[in-house]
Amino acid sequence: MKTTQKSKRKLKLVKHLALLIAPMFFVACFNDKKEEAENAAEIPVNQEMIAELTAPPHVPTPVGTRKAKKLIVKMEILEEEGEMTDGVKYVYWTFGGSVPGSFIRTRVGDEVEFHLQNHPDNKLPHNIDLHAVTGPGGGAESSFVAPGHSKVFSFKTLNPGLYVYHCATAPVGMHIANGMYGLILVEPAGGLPKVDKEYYIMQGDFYTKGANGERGLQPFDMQKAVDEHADYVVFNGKVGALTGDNAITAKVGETVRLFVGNGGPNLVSSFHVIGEIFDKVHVEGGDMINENVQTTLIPAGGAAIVEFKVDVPGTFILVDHSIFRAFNKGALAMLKVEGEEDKKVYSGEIRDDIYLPEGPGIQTMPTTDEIVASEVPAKSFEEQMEFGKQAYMQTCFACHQGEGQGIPNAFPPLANSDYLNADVNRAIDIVLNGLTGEITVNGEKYNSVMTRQSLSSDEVANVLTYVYNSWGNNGTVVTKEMVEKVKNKK
Ligand code: HEC
Ligand SMILES: [Cu+2]
Repeated sequence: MKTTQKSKRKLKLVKHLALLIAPMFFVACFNDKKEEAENAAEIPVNQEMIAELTAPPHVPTPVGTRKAKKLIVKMEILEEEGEMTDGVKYVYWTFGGSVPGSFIRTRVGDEVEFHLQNHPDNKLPHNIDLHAVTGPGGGAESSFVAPGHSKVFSFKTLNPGLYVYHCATAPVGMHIANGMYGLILVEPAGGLPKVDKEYYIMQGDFYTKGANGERGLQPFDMQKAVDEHADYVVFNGKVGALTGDNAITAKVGETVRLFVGNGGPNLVSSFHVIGEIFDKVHVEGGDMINENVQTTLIPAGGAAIVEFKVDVPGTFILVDHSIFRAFNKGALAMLKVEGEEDKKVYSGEIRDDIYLPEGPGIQTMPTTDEIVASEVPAKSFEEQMEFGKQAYMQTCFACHQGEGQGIPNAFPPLANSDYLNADVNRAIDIVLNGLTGEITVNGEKYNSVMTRQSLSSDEVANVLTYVYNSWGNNGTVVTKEMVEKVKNKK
């Protein structure tokens, strides 16, 4: 702005000196233009465009030479069950239905209008903190959204680079641990140099109640997460997301660019491709380019762009070189390269069969229905306790925890809960219809959302009987009739 005024003043002066000074005027003009381009906040946008979003390992079309635009991003949050590894189920919380979330591709100067949509079937409120945003909370404060709602905010991309986004709703670590992270790329004006293949890979660590490989639906384990004892460390949300038939591919002679992120929540990644050397690494996703790199460090909540030309065919293994994570916890992916051998570059035998998992993995997350517990009515108090415990472990456990102890500042305790013990009809109503607003449990304030639980009257009776007869509560027995009475009052 200042420069423009200055040059206007200059313009007045030169009026009289016409020809002689004319070249100086042009120089001033040129400088003005350069100034404008360097200040990304001033880059004009005059067209609107719906952003292409892609699930990993794919990335949207490069920006190329397009001008800055108003870019509309519509991101839907989905909480859904998926498979961590063979026989192990996990309820993922996702941006766009995949872990990592949908890839967003922008250029510097874009005005991003972000629509964050929380699917009505979800249980929890969420938000988004994009590291590419200049503003409080990276957008988190403006995007906090309850199930069945959509929030809109907008931001201008000021700095080129590869950035992580993640959910920042309390307990933040839990939301990230359940898969709520992804990457947003801000390309410089004119775009990144052209390459032959581009892929999207993101590491994450997972914490499950059972040990690595223990079958069944595995809930999140808060204590292991706090202790940083990961059961799984994986690329793209599950063991084998990028191995065997799901491997990424290239042809001999092609240049491959990997957009690599690390969602954490806890572990940093020593990213390495066995049998390749990175020709170029955009260190930490920024402007600095390092060359001829073997292993690059990707911080939790950080990213890197790595590029290399593939010279010989074979299967190249991508790992976190903290190597037990690769071979024992899942942090292993494959790049399959086809083409002519080049004995000068590499003469030896190349095996591509030793790390194949049994059978092809599932690439997209299955959208299975809610778990419906048994509809058989309990015949005795013991049976009620048994069925109630099952329902508790399937439905309430993830939030209220194994011993009903809850999680400070997020989920109130059910163990020895004065709030619970004071009013059984209120407790029935909470399980049937959910609860929002401030409550006080054992002297601590909570102000969050519990969504309604889809359970039958029998199941509500059983689960509450179990809760009331555990962890020091008052021993109330809840019957199906009591539940129906509360239901019918509505
Ligand atoms: C997705 C997380 C979540 C799940 C699942 C969940 N709750 Fe809650 N629950 C909450 C939150 C959050 C609150 C507090 C809501 C508020 O602040 O208004 C709460 C409050 C309660 C309360 C009242 C406060 C207290 O501590 O006594 C009861 C009772 C309760 N839940 C029982 C259950 C039972 C039984 C189940 C399983 C059938 C269940 N909840 C499943 C999150 C959850
Ligand atoms: Cu979240």
